[in-house]
Amino acid sequence: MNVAEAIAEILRREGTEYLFCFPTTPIMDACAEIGIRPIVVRQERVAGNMADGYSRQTNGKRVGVVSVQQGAGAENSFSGITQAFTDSSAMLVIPGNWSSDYASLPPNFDTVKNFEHISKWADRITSKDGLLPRMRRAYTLLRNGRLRPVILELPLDVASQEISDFSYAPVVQYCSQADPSEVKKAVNMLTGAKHPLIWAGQGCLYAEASKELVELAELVGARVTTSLMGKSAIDESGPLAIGAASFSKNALVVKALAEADVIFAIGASLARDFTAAHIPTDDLDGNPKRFIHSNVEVSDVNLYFSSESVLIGDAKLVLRQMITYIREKGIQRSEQHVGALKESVALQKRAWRDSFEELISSDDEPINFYRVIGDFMKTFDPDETVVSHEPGVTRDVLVPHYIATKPRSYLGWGHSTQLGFSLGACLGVKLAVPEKMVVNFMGEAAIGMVMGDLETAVREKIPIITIIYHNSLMNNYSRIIPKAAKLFQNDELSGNYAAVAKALGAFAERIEKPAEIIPAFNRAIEAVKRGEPVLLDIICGNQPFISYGGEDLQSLRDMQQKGGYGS
Ligand SMILES: Cc1ncc(C[n+]2csc(CCOP(=O)(O)OP(=O)(O)O)c2C)c(N)n1
Ligand SMILES: [Mg+2]
Repeated sequence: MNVAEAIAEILRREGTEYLFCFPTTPIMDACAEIGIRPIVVRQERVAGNMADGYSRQTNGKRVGVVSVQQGAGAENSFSGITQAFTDSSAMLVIPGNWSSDYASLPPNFDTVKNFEHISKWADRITSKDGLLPRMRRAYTLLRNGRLRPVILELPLDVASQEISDFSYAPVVQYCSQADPSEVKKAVNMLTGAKHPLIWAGQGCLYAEASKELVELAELVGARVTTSLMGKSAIDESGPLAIGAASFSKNALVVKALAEADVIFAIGASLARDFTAAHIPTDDLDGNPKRFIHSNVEVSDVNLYFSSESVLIGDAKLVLRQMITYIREKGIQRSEQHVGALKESVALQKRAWRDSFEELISSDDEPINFYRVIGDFMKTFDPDETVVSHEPGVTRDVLVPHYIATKPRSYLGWGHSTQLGFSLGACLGVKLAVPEKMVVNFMGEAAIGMVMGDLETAVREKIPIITIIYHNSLMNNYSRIIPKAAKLFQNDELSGNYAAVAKALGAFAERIEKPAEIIPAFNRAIEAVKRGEPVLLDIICGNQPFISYGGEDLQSLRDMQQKGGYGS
């Protein structure tokens, strides 16, 4: 057995089903030989996106593996790895190299040095004797703490070295609980709060803590919002779930963030970037908001917000500790209190949704994107579907309006918001959950970045549905780059995406009338059942009505008239 074969065997023991790759890679043959299916992409970035989607969908239980060649392949893979790094998704990346002697010498691209800042750990396997400790360390890091990529470069001369004493046991996940005195503090803060709010992040999905999240919310009488990446950690149709707190958001989230005197962030970084909802500093009485922060690692705590109680541990175990403490002390809120809160949430949800009804049922031509989402929710079963978005209108409308019901039924992403991510990510998702309908919504700029990989979906028979929000524009960029847009039309994009998709072998349709949307969705579902990837190119208008501040449609219209958002 040589080093490449030993790695393939370790990957197999760690549960690897697929190798997301582009040749030449040092482990492709060894993987193929033992039944790990190599999936060849058309651009290495997409290999990373596929591994990322696959890892996230399995909550990091099955880690996506990527392999590419040195230089060109590694350089092309950079953005796929950075997206996984910023969004905290695990993947093992095994780039090759011609020779261990020259790997770090110019003019060669030094993958290890260059990838150091976009990984949890980047290293080179320098000899057969260094393999096993590195693989054990790689999987220990990939399964524990904050999940992020690990890079292990494998030079070809090392790949062919013979190993005589091979032994490897898969690495497990080790979960820990929080300091009990912090649990007590956190519970007292929540049960004593006037308007407690739970902010659930992706850590709740990784820890599979959705049940505990609901249980704690019921006990302390808290509304629950999620971060963009935490969307679907709680059933958004549930009575205390108010929707995701992203850049775009609904009125319930804005109200809850304004009212909250105590915010409990669980499995969340509380990172402040432009995709995160703004959290006002004070509560309605003018007192500074108080924070409780729970994360699997200490690195984000006390960063953007200073926290009075810090619970380091696995989200599920920490929530269970809190639930147990509350029950033991009998300090839960009364049923009456929680019932009244649920009633007010239900009323607000209805009012906000009703205010958008006109757009959701719009017969406008070009098609209104809200109509697309409305018809989508009428046609697809949310329990059996996984949905994802792209930067732009697809994200900003889907996040507040699409109601995710099951954990990981929505792939919310985007600390670094790379246009094009959702195609590869959803291909990875589909491989992880082949029984689900997997649908990604993309604008023209997004599909343009990765169009070639529709062919990957066709060739590898990975039937996802890609829906293009085709407004021939980068929505609202006439405001962001007004001079370039006016003088050179730099905000305009063109293309016949259905024609390209058909030419690449996908089932594709162009839709121009609102009445055609649902029949096209049904034909798409049938095509997926036949194993065909689908692209629906839906010709839409520009979308001025995006709820960045949580407003209802009327206030968005007023704002538009005054020259505020959109036009
Ligand atoms: C790789 C990358 N470059 C730039 C951006 C910034 N950006 C976000 S949305 C957007 C325009 C997207 O246009 P389109 O895909 O047509 O979607 P629409 O705005 O029409 O919804 C741009 C340039 C980005 N998110 N990712
Ligand atoms: Mg567009």
